[in-house]
Amino acid sequence: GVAPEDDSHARAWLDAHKDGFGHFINGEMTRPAHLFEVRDPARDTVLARVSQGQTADVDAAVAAARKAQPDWAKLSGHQRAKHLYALARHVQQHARLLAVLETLDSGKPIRESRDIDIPLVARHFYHHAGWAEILEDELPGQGPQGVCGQIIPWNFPLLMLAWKVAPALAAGNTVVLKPAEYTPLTALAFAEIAAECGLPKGVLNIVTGDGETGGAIVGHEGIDKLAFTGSTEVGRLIRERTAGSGKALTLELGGKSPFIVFDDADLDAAVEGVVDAIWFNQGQVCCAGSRILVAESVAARFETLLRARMTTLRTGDPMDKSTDIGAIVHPSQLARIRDLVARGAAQGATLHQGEAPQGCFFPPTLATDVAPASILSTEEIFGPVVTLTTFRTPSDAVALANNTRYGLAASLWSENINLCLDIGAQVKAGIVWINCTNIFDAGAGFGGYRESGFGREGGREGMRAYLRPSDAASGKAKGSE
Ligand code: TXE
Repeated sequence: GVAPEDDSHARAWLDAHKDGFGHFINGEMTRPAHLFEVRDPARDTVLARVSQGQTADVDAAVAAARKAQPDWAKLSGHQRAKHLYALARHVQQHARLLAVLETLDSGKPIRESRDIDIPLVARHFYHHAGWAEILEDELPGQGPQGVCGQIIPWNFPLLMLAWKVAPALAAGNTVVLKPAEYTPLTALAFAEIAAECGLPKGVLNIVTGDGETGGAIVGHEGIDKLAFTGSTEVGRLIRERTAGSGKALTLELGGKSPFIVFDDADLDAAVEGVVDAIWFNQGQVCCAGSRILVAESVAARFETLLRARMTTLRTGDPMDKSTDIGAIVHPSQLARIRDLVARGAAQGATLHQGEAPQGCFFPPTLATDVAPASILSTEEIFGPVVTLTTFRTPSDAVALANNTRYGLAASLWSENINLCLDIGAQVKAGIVWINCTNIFDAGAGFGGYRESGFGREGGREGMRAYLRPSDAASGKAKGSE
């Protein structure tokens, strides 16, 4: 039966902001201006109106961040940790509001926002509070980069904010962040949480808007470090635009990650793995296991089990607690998925699809008869669509796995740990999961090779990206004289 989550809390919050949202600059919300609509993709309704950030807004946000940075960096690690612990606790206190807002705004199932996204956000702030405490001992001779410009996508709106903001603040940087135009609401709620926690003014600034606003951040002279998560196309553009600028840069881009099932794998577990790999968040996951490579000898059995499991997946209202697959974030993404799948079918792919309601939804889809060079095997679809290809030997599996311009993640399924360790070392991927997939830990570095970008987020490597050798260790970053 239908088990809708109570959304009255989030509706009341949205109602309180019905005149529109401004930006969060220097600890305060600005007056709403140049408003655009933010929609609920599942219901096709307007949720809120949000400001399109202008150059002047980005200038004001960068100026506030510059002004706040020296004092923030001068705090002891312990004092910064106290602020990060407070942010984590307040996220937990507002978890219900944040989870419902995230689901209304992005279309992801409430079960995922409630049990995965928001708990991981809190966990990320707790973890990085710990880093602030031990930074001087663990990474001596390092200081903050200064002011960080951070541009994030719509697939994990608040979690991507946490991935970027928590390490930046722990290291003594200040931030100007732009959420994606489709999903800015939890970032705006987080701004209110930051104010409520007493985070010093200017330490965190949030400017909403589209790629034009993002471009103003990328080109701003007052930014010392840029971190971007999004499409490979925009990542390339940002790299070109910042070449020679002296700005530090990390990019987390697309993927076409292999999901390799060896002949001795626990096939039932591997089938559940596929559900996590490609039907989590409608497949709108940069590290989604979107290419199943399965040993020929077990392929028929595996495909039968997988197709049986697909019939039990429920696609529909993301606010229903029993929904497995929610709405696609935006009609433009739905159109992109449909187009790629149609082109794949025209190239000879056989499609096995579950059901989906009318509207901004796409059914779980398995594509067989896909050649390695076909569009479904090579393009990042960013939807609930997975290909299945067979291999004969482990070295064939490695060759197929590496036959991509990306290199973000890989998932290996076998009862033979030596085989997994051996193959894991040969697969070109920033993250290799063994008998699991889509596991995100604040303590482990996440990032890719090749066209998946560079730099790591999370863990020690993630901290290093927000630090630089010592001249700034005293808090005297560029431009603060
Ligand atoms: O991404 P964009 P889009 C992939 C995925 C998806 C495709 C298109 O394949 O189908 O990208 O998605 C900001 N300067 N991923 O078009 O445009 C933008 O406002 C500065 C993978 O939505 O890259 C948003 O905040 N910023 C991915 C952010 O970049 C600019 C997650 C991402 O949007 C800009 C999302 C510019 N010129 C999509 N143009 C992942 N790696 O997880 C746009 N932006």
